[in-house]
Amino acid sequence: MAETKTFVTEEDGVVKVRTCAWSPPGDHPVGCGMFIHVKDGKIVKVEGDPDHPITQGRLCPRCIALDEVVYHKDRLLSPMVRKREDRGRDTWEKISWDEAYDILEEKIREIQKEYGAEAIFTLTGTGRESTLYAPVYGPAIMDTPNGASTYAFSGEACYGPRATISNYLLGAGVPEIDFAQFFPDRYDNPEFEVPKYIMVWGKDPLYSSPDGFFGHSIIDLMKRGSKIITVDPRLTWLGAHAEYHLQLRPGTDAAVGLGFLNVIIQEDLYDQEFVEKWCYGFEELAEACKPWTPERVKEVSWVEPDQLVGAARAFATNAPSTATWGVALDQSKQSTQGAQCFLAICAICGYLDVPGGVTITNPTSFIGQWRYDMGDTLSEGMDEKHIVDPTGKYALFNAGAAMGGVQGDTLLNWLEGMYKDDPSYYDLRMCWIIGNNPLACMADQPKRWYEAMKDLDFIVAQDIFMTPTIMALADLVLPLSTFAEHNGLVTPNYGRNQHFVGAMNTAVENPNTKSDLEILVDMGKRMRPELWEQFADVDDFFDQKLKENYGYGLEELREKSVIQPGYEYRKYEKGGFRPDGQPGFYTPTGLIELYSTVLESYGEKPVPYFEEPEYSPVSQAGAVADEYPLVYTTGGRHISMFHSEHRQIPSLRALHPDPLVTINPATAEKYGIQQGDWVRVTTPLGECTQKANLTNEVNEKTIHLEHAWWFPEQDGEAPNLYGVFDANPNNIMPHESVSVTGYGAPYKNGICRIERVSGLKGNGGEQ
Ligand SMILES: Nc1nc2c(c(=O)[nH]1)N[C@H]1C(S)=C(S)[C@@H](COP(=O)(O)OP(=O)(O)OC[C@H]3O[C@@H](n4cnc5c(=O)[nH]c(N)nc54)[C@H](O)[C@@H]3O)O[C@H]1N2
Ligand SMILES: Nc1nc2c(c(=O)[nH]1)N[C@H]1C(S)=C(S)[C@@H](COP(=O)(O)OP(=O)(O)OC[C@H]3O[C@@H](n4cnc5c(=O)[nH]c(N)nc54)[C@H](O)[C@@H]3O)O[C@H]1N2
Ligand code: SF4
Ligand SMILES: [Mo]
Repeated sequence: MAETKTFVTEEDGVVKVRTCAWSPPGDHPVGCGMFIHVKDGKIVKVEGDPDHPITQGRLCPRCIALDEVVYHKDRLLSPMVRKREDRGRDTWEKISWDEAYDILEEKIREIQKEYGAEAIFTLTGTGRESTLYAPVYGPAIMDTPNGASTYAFSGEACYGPRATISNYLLGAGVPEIDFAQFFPDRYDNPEFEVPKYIMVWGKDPLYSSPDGFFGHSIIDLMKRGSKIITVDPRLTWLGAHAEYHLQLRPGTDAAVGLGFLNVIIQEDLYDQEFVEKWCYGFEELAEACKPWTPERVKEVSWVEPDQLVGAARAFATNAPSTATWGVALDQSKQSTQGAQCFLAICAICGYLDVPGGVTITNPTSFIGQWRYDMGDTLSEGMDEKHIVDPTGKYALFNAGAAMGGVQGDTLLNWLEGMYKDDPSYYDLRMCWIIGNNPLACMADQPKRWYEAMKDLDFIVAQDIFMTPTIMALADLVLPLSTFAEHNGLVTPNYGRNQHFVGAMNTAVENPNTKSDLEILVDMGKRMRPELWEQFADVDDFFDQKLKENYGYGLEELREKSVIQPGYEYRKYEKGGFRPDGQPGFYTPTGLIELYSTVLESYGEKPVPYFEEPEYSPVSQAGAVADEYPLVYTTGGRHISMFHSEHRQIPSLRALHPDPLVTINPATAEKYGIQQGDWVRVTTPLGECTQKANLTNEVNEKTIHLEHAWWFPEQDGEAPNLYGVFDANPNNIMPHESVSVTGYGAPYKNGICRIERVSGLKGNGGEQ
């Protein structure tokens, strides 16, 4: 019925389908608007949608290369199976979907019967479309308590820490810059104000557009007068355009945060009325900050006092200003303390929930709601079998704070048999991988994860390409459709700060592939029809849930493409945050908790403090620090790749052919390293090799490594596995160097040494 739909138009034999992007191929729920041009059933061009209220026509190279992904020769286009003893060998056999579903159903039932459903766990990845639905696979298909949002991720080092601290300190979803994103008329909306300063802390949004924030919005605001403060060990593009650049030693965010707060408090620059009325524990916070003079901050973090003091004064005295925090705040053992400082700065300056400040909302995710609508889908007694550390560690994480799941470090310990003698222990037997490539990307100490997962009886995964993890470990693989090939929804910030719902519309058919949600509904009907028969198909599922939660259906959304909910400022004055409708915040004290009663009740200090990372020049002072004289950070995003994806896409790989280690030219000279040399980076825990990129972006004491590299052009079979362990910086970082809450791990800080080598192992280079 193309001609009856406004989102499908045709001109000169080319059909243009209006849609909002998500995944696969991978991305966060940004939902950028685009027109997919289709000729004779094939994508011929992708073009930005100028009428999309947020993205207004702009697209990154990854979306522009969509046709190269969809029609790539290595796309998985059929379910495939291989013998368990053939793991690591390319002996895949193509089978039909029915056969694949039969195998999967049989395996799940066999394991449920023989060992109990708890012997099955799922692994999921970052915010792909699957992330919305993956939490349901475990409990509502397989009746296992080890299946809701479990990551092979030390310290759940992405989003979980920030979401959790937002829950506990603010009683709200995740904060974001006010870029007029809730209003259809955007920057022209009379209620909106342009922020005077934007503080960008541990985030590089122009390249990452994370979670629902569109990076170019910062450029929009800069054009309208906003000035920039960056807190980053690298001089990013934004840093180079900033008034203040706080170039910190990786992993010292809490020290910088305490110093920043101290300037604001000592100089009385905070919003006293807001603090008195709406904040709890200001005196204790002030006391904790007092020792953090600019000189002490410099000693610990290397940040220049004039930059710290200047930035704190500028931020606090220019209302409204705003701030955004990135994954760097999750990727240190001190994620909680860094995040506490960040939220306290926004709060005491009076910038939360005001025009041009920081937006916060109640979580509104319909899918989240839907999980509760379904009721508790686990059978009786199953909850108690949820894997937790038997020594009682990570109680806050295990309370299911924001994300749920099995704590990642606990899971590896469990798989490795560390808790074998505890009465709560049982063997895990099966894993379902949904949107995750842990050996390349998420897992700390990936070789340990590889060895630990090898013992499982059965592993199934769904993806659009073969990955090192699937080649190494899976027995069954299900081919996914891309977002150009299925209907779906985009919900920014996974519902925690949702400024629109966007429609994802099928542009081309690929009948032998399925979306995550199709697989979920199909398998749900097979395994637990009592929960799933209520949905005729995927479209019916979306339609029912949209109507229940937002009052409009799928067709209306598809016609409009994007629906924004509007925004009410200062909801705390009007009861907008609390279920009882009273003014204030949904926290134990009803106020913003600068002193966190929740952290205190879980054995963490209630106010922020600084502690050295486990591997730092200070904590390892002496022989170890002498042997590893440099500090590293990792994982700054680049625009042509999303984590471990896109390495096989010709135009994108051409933009970024090799894994690059960024080194200051003076440091490189000291070690006899030249631009383009291969460099081995070694820590007390392991090594990896990347190509030298010499620039002043980093100071002489710091290097930056890229993450998630594997080489689809190399031998995929074990032991090489597409070279997944060669350039991988996760080899060099510790396992279980996390906080008492169970959140935060040092993916972005450690100490190392560097040396020139002649090449990468898998390329035949001698090391
Ligand atoms: N193109 C692309 N986009 C992506 C992704 C991708 O792989 N590719 N990944 C997605 C995912 S899952 C996420 S979580 C987001 C992340 O998006 P961002 O939060 O923007 O994360 P990064 O790009 O890692 O940038 C973090 C910044 O922190 C800096 N940094 C490093 N160490 C420290 C430190 O110790 N303290 C501070 N303050 N800063 C530090 C880095 O130099 C970098 O500039 O991006 C998402 N978007
Ligand atoms: N050293 C270091 N390591 C890091 C980071 C860092 O900064 N430094 N960042 C970390 C962060 S923040 C994160 S979130 C993790 C990310 O880690 P992961 O989420 O594991 O990312 P990928 O390795 O890209 O794996 C995702 C897989 O899912 C597939 N996929 C894409 N879209 C979909 C979809 O819609 N459905 C399904 N089922 N599959 C899909 C992709 O093809 C890919 O194979 O990496 C972490 N690893
Ligand atoms: S952020 Fe870039 S790659 Fe991601 S959906 Fe938007 S345009 Fe596409
Ligand atoms: Mo992430």
